[in-house]
Amino acid sequence: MAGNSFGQLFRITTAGESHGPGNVVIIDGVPPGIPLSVEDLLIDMDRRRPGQSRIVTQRKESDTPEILSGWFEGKTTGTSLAILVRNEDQRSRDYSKIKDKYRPGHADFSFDARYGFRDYRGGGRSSARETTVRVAAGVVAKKILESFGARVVGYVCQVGDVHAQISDPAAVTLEQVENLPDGEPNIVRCPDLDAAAKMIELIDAVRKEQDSIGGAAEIVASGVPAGLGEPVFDKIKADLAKALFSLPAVLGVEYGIGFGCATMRGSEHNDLFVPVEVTPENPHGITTESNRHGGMLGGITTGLPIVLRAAVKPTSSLSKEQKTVTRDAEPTTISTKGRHDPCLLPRFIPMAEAMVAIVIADHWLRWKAQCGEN
Ligand code: EPS
Repeated sequence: MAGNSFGQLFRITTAGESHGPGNVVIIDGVPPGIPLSVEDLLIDMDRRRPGQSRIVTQRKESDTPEILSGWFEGKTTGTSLAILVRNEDQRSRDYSKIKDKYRPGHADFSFDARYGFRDYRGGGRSSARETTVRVAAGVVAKKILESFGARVVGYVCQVGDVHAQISDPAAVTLEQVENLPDGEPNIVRCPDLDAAAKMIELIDAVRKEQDSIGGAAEIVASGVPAGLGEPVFDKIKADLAKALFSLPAVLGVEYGIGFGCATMRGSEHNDLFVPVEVTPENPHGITTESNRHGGMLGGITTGLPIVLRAAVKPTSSLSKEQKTVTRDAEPTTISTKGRHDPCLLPRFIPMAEAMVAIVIADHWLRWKAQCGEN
């Protein structure tokens, strides 16, 4: 009822706010015996952490996870796995002055309409800060994926009007997303380096203008076997869409050819089946010549890479003054202090990868539970 849980067999439940004591996730359904360390969690949590570069929020959080239960001698026990991340650098005075004003683009007004009472500090429960622990859960999900040879890699494919040219999404590596050829960090997480430089220039420019900019991310899951998903309400594409739309600031999700299908004829759109060599990865010996279907047909995976895109809105919090109203509907103006990302995309990547991995882990466990090894 309260919408704090997601998934069926691999099920996460989160609690926490941006300026409260911290955020916590309870993960149920984790298979026992999976090796897990705080260092493993930090690999992705450090990619999401605020303060990681000059083009993200300068709030300073160490985001050190504490594993509270479901873990013994460096392995998961199979009981509920709880992970806590404390908030360390809240600056709530930034928000006390604007507590009665509705920030444009934020959830303040709709949240008040829903609950009538709101933690106004930062984004409260609607904050991207809550995604700290989702990313931790995503690390556990990625370990389940690794056990059957699947991986999830995301990257920034658009910032404003700068588009990346990526010829083969499934060939992009984590290394290309995270690092430049000279080993320096790829702070915008775009593997097309010419586009990456232009994206950084644009983000710097909007930041100087006290503004923000939107963009899009592409997330690719490869090595996922054919057969995951359900044919009706729990189509894997439906669960992936819910997973991505549950992240803050997502305004659109598409997969494969996406909205491009609207102008196509069936004969252009259909991906044609062809035989291939039978391998452990492709036991059916069947593939398609192209992947406009984005790795899912009828809500069930085909064994082709799952390719998804999410459009992410420009950060709503602006220090630039904007028109708004108070709780009593009095016209006023607002300028949001706090420390905000001029573009959400670089830190969105690990969040989106985590949610995609969580959905695939859940559907893999569901498939195995019903069909066993057949
Ligand atoms: C957030 C506001 C900013 C962001 C924060 C989410 O923080 P504050 O204004 O409290 O300094 O930096 O994001 C994070 C700290 C994070 O870890 O993602 C908000 O209003 O939701």
